[in-house]
Amino acid sequence: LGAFDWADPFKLDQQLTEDERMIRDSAQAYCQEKLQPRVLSAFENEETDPEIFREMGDMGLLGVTIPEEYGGIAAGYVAYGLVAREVERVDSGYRSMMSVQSSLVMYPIYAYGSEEQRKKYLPKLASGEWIGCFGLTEPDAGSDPAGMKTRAVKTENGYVLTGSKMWISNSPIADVFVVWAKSEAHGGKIRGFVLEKGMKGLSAPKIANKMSLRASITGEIVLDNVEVGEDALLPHVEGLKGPFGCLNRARYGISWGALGAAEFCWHAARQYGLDRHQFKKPLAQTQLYQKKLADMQTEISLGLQASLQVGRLMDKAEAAPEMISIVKRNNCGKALEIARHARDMHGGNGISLEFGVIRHMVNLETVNTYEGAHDVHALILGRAQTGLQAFF
Ligand code: TGC
Ligand code: FAD
Repeated sequence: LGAFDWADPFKLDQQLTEDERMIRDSAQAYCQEKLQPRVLSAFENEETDPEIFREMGDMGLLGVTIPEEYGGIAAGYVAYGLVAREVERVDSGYRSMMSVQSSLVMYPIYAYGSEEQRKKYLPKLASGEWIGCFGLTEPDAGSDPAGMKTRAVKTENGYVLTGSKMWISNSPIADVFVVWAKSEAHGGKIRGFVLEKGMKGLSAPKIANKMSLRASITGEIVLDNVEVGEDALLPHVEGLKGPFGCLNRARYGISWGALGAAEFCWHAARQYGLDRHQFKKPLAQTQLYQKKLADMQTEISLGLQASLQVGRLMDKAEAAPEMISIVKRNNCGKALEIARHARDMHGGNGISLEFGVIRHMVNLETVNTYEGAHDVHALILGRAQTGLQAFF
């Protein structure tokens, strides 16, 4: 019989390729050495350091799956998931910055863009010189993006875009805006447009006073008759499958990332329980404390195995969106529950930012909501097994 490693119960490490382990290790070193020391102040002061994009770019952490000719490192989806796990072990906001850039901005430009768009945008997004954002959600269209009001009207030379987007990660500091709008010239179908900072009528005010994801800046996108050329249109996709194709990738990455945050909380609770004595013994020597640690270990290791399998299938182009709904929903929900328990297991100290667990807990509230809320993924899975849609 083999040995048991409490921190890696199913020998995930053994199931990775040498390249994947190398990418994971260099991401881990960057995250622990460069991101971990600044997260407390970033979260406390609600400040996003744009320099982080350039650092991540230097480390090859942006556009992990994008081919090298466009600035990516052409690694697979398992490698991308491992990077998300390491970044989110530090903070969900940092992972958000990374996954929006990679899956929601670089991916659609790569998959749906013209060769000119790929060449113009991807290398600068991969290096972090340019920051990207993805505008799908609107004030009155969140879980139901088909209800969007943003419109693109055809002109002689291009389009005029009007509307507003809400809750957009990175938007106040973005150089590149991937925006989804209904285009009258395309029968009212949803089309993607690539906009640039400084265009007349385009603004992106910050949403302040968030109690979650405070290290990641969030804003609106206001489109007040923004005139763009024909070259702003993403030519190779139309309909909701455009934004959903990006969301599949980002949701999959989040399934790994959320477990990175959960692992931080689990390890912190374990160590706290070993160090802290009450009733003349370590907290970790009580049955209730150990039951909680066992639940954390079980959920995290099962979730990681599931994400690994979905990643392997993504690398073979065999993953279905419903598989991604299972891992996004399960891993985010479980991570949130684990963070709440870890907060409780730290007692009064658990509410202090110094210990990290409450920051992860409030961050995971967002992670459980964005990219398809927990219950919305339940409805996707309910529809897939009954054939009955229960959205409306
Ligand atoms: P429905 O009828 O289901 O589908 C419409 C069309 O889209 C296609 N489709 C997909 N294609 C690829 N992948 C998927 N996952 C797809 N899901 C649907 C579908 O085949 C169909 O195509 P066609 O050609 O037949 O037209 O559409 P619906 O309107 O009934 O959708 C319902 C629902 C609930 C599934 C969907 O709207 C949904 O998932 N809502 C959640 C919205 C969401 O996830 N928003 C995320 C915004 S971005 C974000 O949160 C970024 S945070 C990032 C960060 O900071 O990390
Ligand atoms: P709603 O859709 O109003 O949902 C509210 C509640 O109702 C949820 O619990 C939901 O599960 C439930 N619900 C909704 N419909 C149903 C139904 N049919 N049946 C049962 N229950 C239902 N969006 C972007 O486009 N780009 C971004 O970069 C981005 N970044 C974000 C960053 C942050 C910090 C946050 C908080 C959000 C971000 N979002 C982004 C938006 C995010 O995707 C939406 O918040 C999310 O899709 C939910 O939409 P909503 O907030 O309008 O909630």
